[in-house]
Amino acid sequence: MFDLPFFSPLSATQRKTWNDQGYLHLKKAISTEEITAVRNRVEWHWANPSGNPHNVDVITGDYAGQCFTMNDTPLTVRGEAYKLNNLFLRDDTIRSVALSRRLKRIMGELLQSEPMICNSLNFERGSQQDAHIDSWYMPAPDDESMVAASISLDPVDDTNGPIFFYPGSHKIAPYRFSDGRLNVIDAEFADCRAYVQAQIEELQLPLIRYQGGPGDVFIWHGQLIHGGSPIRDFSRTRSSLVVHYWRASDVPQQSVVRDKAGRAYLAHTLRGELQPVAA
Ligand SMILES: O=C(O)CCC(=O)C(=O)O
Repeated sequence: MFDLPFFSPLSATQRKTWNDQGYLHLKKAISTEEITAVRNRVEWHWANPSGNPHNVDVITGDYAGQCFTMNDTPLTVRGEAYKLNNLFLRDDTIRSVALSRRLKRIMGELLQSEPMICNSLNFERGSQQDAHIDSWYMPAPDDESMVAASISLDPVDDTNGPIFFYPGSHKIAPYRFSDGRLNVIDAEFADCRAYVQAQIEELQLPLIRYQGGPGDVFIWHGQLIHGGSPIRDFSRTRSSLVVHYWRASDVPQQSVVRDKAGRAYLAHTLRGELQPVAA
């Protein structure tokens, strides 16, 4: 049973920013200990690749565009931009940071229901990903009830590939593919992109590059257009934990797990690469 907090964890200004602009920037929302704990988990996975089934998507370098299991990931990938997928399913530390008391209250307020982790990504560098909308890839069961967070472990500025975003773009009417849904149909993607670009121009939405410190959390609406800026100084890391949240009440209850601390998460991963856990 999840009770929405009686007192909002957000100020009136934060609620207005969220409603009008589709994002929030929480300063120092996680502690130095939590930053270290997440870093240690990533170190552990690199140090223990044997039989490790987590997927690593390589973004730059000789293996760019390839996906490996941790077990098979060439060691040089660590010096590139990459995404380590879905540690949340088996890792209590990742969940304890992604759904800390404060973040759980805030995600609960934004979703107006109990938040559930449906995906997590660990990065050591910026993704440099094109402008996109998360519901193209992992639409919530009811289409729109998704929020995402990038929990910064490093300082973020213009040179280490910050997230960029278009404030207010979450209000653009979603593009529906020919099956009526929000997930990408490849053959129709060019039309979708043209629609989104035309909307940005018509509404004259500015492009903002995020800047923040370690421990800051950038939260965005599942329909906000965003992406990763080019990395201008590749010697700098931009380690982060990105988490996508759905509402626990939106999925069949046999697919929701709650850990001992009552944190809800999907019992399987959306790409199905890990053995599901018992709900
Ligand atoms: O951290 C980044 O560079 C982008 C992350 C992102 O866009 C996402 O996970 O949807």
